[in-house]
Amino acid sequence: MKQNYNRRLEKLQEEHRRLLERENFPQKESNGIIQRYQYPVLTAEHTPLFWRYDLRYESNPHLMERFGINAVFNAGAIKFNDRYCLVARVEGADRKSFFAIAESPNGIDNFRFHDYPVRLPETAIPDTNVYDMRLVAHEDGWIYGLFCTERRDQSVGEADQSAAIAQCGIARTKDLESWERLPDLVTASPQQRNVVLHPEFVQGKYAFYTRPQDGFIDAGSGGGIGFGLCDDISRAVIHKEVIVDRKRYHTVYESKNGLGPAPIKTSEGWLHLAHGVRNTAAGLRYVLYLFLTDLAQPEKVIAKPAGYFMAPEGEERTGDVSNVLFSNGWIVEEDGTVLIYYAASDSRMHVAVSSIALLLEYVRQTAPDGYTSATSVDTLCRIIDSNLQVAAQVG
Ligand code: M1P
Repeated sequence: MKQNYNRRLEKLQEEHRRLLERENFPQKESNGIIQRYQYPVLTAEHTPLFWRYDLRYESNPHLMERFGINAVFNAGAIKFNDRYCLVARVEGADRKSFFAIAESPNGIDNFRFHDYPVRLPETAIPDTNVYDMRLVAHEDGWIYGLFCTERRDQSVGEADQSAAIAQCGIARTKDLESWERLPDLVTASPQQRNVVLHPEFVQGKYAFYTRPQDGFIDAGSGGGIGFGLCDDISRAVIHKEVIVDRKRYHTVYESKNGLGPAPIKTSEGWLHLAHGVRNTAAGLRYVLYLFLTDLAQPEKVIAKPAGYFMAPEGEERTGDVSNVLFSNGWIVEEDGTVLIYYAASDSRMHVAVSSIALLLEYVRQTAPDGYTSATSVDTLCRIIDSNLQVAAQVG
């Protein structure tokens, strides 16, 4: 018996070591804007064996899993002490999510989880589930983690055990080890998800991107990505939300949208990565899109290409919630390289690499949505005209 146990343990350890040390390579094809990498950077299998197994032979002679991990996805990202850190949403087999930090020396491979998950302090009303942390190094000196805190909707009868209320939880840290929990964000909306802190003060206040929504899934009258200011983040209340980027008929964000990571400051404006959702016969489809806002007025959109920037491809299409790309973390290097961390189908984390210059060119040079088939054909014809003129000159 002990021999079998040892053999199996060795095999598990060897496979885990190989997974963690596996080199990641750029995929062969690129669209000129981003370079996807071949392997996911974090999966459920990346979590330490000592999370999942009781490794004492005496209490677990069959080497059974004692704590199943279902998925690792929707990670916030930050470069901290020269290490690429992801605060991943780790979801157990029991459906509860929690946060855990994994770090890598290069941001592309060799991600390893810290020994323990984040011990997130609670407010007076305990969270049932927490997920999707956006990390922001704010100019006030703190690193903030804004996340969704979900609790059962107590206003419905016992018969309904699915109704939930999502709100924005706020925690802050200086070292990614110990976290201070602040009161949840208060807004007029009955539900909030995908709330992001702007990294700088705006008009001397803390600025939040929000996503007001009527229901847990449906944004309803919540018109899109919102924006609001608040004086005191230790009791964050937003009295007035304006809509920065609204959902719109027959676009990739017609059902709802939400900001991804905190925007990147560039010479031309704040660069935003967001997700857009539309309904299809196969269910909701989540894609990523980019837009640029004014440096002085980050709530004012100044450029926005039509359609999606990234959509699920190949294996990314399938998972726990299929047909979903979701990103809430990116890291900018000093040379302008941008590492975009994105989750595929609520199951695993990937990385794609680009640069500020390429992303700005994409945002500036891709035509905006004209919102009708005819305007799309006009855009296409302009490209064809120009290319055929070039071809004629060459020919
Ligand atoms: O399942 C897809 C995503 O659904 C939610 O995003 P949104 O609030 O925009 O609909 C979130 O639960 C997110 O975690 C999840 O990836």
